[in-house]
Amino acid sequence: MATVTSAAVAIPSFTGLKAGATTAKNGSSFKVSASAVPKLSVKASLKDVGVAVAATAASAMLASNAMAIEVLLGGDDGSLAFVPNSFSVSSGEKIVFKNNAGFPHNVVFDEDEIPGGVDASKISMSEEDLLNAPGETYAVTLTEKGTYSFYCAPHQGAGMVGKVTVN
Ligand SMILES: [Cu+2]
Repeated sequence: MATVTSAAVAIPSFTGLKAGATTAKNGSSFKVSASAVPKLSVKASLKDVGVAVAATAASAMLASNAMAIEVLLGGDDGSLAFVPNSFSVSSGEKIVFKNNAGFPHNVVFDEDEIPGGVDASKISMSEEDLLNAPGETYAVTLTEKGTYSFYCAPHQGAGMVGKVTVN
């Protein structure tokens, strides 16, 4: 009696377990083989893209933080201005002036408004030298700490002047 009872109890519960396990197994193994594989590859490619984007962003951040600042020559609204027209950089950080709108422009440092001992002609473009093409750049690296004023020779009268503080 005891054996029968335990057998009778064991059989349905075993069957139930087995059935449930089988269903679950089939269900999950089906999902793994049928939909998780494409999902996995999608995930992998998304992950790759994510990593690539993160790496690009990180290097761009590194580049802009440690290496260079970009100043637009001419505002997007057509204004004759340096954008930004007042900013700070670290000593040795590259400043890239980039032709944006309203060119020709140039970048001339005011010899009377730069730190003593700095030769304005060595950090300036020539007054006659102009950036004519869109995207054209002039890069300068300032190492002497202090405040420097600069202007665009063709547009100085229109207020195209700027100031940079080197820290
Ligand atoms: Cu200009």
